[in-house]
Amino acid sequence: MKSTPPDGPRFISLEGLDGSGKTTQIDRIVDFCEQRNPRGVVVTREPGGTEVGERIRHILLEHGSLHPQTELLLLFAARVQHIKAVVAPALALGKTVVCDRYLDATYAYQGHGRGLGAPLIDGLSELLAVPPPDLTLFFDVPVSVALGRRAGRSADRIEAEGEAFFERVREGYQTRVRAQPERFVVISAAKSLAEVALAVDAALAARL
Ligand code: Z5A
Repeated sequence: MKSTPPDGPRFISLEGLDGSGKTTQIDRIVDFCEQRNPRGVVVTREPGGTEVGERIRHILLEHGSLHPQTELLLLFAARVQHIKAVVAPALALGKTVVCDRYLDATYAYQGHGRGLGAPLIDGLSELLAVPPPDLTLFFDVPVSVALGRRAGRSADRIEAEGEAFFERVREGYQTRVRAQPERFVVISAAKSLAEVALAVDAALAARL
């Protein structure tokens, strides 16, 4: 397991169910990181973050049939490009990287949600030398809250899954938190926007 760099966590991922509110908080997180790191902050996302990654994102989210293993390999294809072209160069320049979803999403959605299991994801991560984040903010909400926030929005291929799928995804995230508690901060994201913002501030102040 990677240890936190001496200048504090610089590779930060945001995770949670769709509708958990992580993207709503991202500007606040970036502002905070900018104050702490004069070398700058790169904001990015997965799947995506590069031209080819955004094209793969489109394939992943558009409707149609994809075998779960195909879905997994497309996510890793986008991830490798993202790490090589965006994440690793930014970290090498001393910047902070804030990534809206990363590797834990794969364990939660593909490992638990699709039932592919963790060993396959462990193996691909090791084979492809996928670096773990230094710090992960997990925006935890009950599935009913996440689905309620999304109501009325058109659903992409993954969002169109049923409640049981998202319950497995949430369990998948919680399993990751239990396995690596030192890397995660769990934010109770069912609270009001103001309360979630305060919890984010407290988490960042304690860790950065
Ligand atoms: N995916 C995967 O399967 N495997 C992987 O390895 C990776 C990803 C990396 C795209 O992710 C999909 O990729 C995702 C998992 C899969 N699919 N699903 N489901 P994404 O992160 O790009 O897409 P998203 O999850 O759909 O992001 P989002 O739409 O930006 O959702 P969010 O960031 O969790 O929530 P939000 O946009 O900040 O908030 C949602 C709504 O709630 C919005 O109207 C807010 O105003 C409202 N909100 C936010 N916070 C609150 C509070 N506290 N109270 C009340 N209302 C709130």
